[in-house]
Amino acid sequence: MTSTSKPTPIDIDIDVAALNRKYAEERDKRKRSDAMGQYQALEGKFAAFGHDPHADPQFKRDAIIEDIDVLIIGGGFGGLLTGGRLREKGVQSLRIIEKGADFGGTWYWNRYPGAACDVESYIYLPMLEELGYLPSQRYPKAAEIYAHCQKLAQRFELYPAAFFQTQVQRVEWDESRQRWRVGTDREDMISARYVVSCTGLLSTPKLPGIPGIETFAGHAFHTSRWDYAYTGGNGDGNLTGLADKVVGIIGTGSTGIQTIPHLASSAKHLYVFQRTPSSVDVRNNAPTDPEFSKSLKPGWQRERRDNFTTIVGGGYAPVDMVQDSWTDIIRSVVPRLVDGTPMMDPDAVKLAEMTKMELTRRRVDAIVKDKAVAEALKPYFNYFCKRPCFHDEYLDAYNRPNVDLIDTKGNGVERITPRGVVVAGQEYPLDCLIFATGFDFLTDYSREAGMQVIGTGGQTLSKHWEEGPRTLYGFMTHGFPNFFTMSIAQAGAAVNYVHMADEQAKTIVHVITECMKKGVATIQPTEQAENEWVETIVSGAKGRRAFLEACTPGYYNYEGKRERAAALNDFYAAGPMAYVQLLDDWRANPDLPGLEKRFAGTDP
Ligand code: NA7
Repeated sequence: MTSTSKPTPIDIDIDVAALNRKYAEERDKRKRSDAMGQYQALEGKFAAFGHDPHADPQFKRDAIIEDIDVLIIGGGFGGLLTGGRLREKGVQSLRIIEKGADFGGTWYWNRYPGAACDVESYIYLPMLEELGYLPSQRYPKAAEIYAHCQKLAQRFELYPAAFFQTQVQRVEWDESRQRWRVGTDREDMISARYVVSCTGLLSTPKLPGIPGIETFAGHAFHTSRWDYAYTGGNGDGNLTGLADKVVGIIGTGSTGIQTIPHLASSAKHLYVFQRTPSSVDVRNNAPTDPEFSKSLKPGWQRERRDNFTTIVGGGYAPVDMVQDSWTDIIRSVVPRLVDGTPMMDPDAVKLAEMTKMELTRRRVDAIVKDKAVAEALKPYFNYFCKRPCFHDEYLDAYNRPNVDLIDTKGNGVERITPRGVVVAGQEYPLDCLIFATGFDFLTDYSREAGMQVIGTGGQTLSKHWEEGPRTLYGFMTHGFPNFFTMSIAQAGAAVNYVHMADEQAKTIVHVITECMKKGVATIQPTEQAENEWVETIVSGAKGRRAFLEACTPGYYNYEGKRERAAALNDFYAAGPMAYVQLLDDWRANPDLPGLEKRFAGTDP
């Protein structure tokens, strides 16, 4: 044991000072001055990367002109939950516009082999009790989640309200009619009393701006637009089209980790181009135990979901109901949250975190046979700097003779040529190059959503949010009456995103239906309420910001270069369950405090 090392509860020597230095070195290797500017959108010469492989390219319909009560933009879980809850409250005049050819959102687009949810299905898939459905496995594959989206849409009769393969382009407030005028890429002209924008998180794919990327002459696609026509197979793998192909994949985040084992077993040869290794913990997936389903009592899903969000969100719960690798991280690093032991001092938390990460590195050693490859696969950063990954076949893929890890040592791919990928001066010729390079995350709202929103007095949302979002509770903005955004920015942020979406949907639907009941024509936050909430977010997030600034770059910390706009994207610091409570309390007040209402018949 070195002089600076300390024994830990599981008897691992941790040299805190040395590891701190190593974390800092790894972070510095990965820092780039262009930060977020290193990525490029799927536009112009990259527009083909955004092509929808699941939709009928010949699809045509007549443009629609209509007056409706509520327009929902987006048919993922956010739109489904909002639509479903509106239907439950008897709202019939509803339209849902969705870019894809069906409901599903994330699960419509992400159908890559191995795609599965990294949060337990029993708490992730919403409305299981209402639908009388229990998923087949703890961590079901994408296809089952996608099917669940369709079941929700059927159950709430949302299909007749849906326009698919349609993109909203412009949403403009019409002061004279106190309604939104909504235009689409299919020339629709919809007049809506309320607009709810559920365009999703991590839904706009991004490509790395690697020099020469556009010159690659082989086949290339992004994981969220998987080209099964080329690879063969399906979500379970068996990619027969790759049997004679040399394949490269860039990216080893949650997506890369899930799909690499399938590429490894199908491709003639696979090169994995890694910039930062992910932490890859145990998955332990299993079919749903019939005894578990028999044990469930009414209200079980809410209880289990709240319990998970409480623990993983930093609160205290006397029992850990889910007991998986997510809650294990928390149990290991901050045990007080589940067993009630006294608050640990920050040094003890740091030591526990380093121990947990060391165990993750030891897992690599235990699985990967080649020592140099194992070394390159070990993550050195604070556990919460990047989204943790969980997989039981990923690491073993590197034991296959047809798989090579090309570690770029934090630098990323150097160049792409017509033949392949260049790292450290060496070219790797490829037939196929797959980008598992992620999605935009809380950048410019209007750009990500692909639409221009114009509020009162002709002001655009992009202008009003130039410095970052300004909202009350993350979903309403002054100057944009009857307009709601569903997001985690300035709201509760939880590992289980659908939980937060559900709470926001409930609240948005409450506001809309209360207004309908009481004859309120327009509603929006007062300037003061908005300013106060923004201040709550900005001041509350200081601790988190300092933590993220010390992290290795990634989308969590805006690639290590947070500017004011990013700061305004912060979350409610009291935690996701405190946010849920805040919304519950707020809905209980019939005055809807913080909102200014204008009643029908009064002058604009
Ligand atoms: P992520 O988590 O953003 O991962 C993107 C990956 O792409 C990550 O490993 C990046 O390395 C890598 N990347 C990006 N640019 C480059 C270059 N230039 N060279 C090499 N590697 C590069 O996206 P995912 O799709 O995996 O996951 C998205 C979310 O879906 C996830 O968080 C879950 O919530 C579900 P980096 O780590 O930045 O060094």
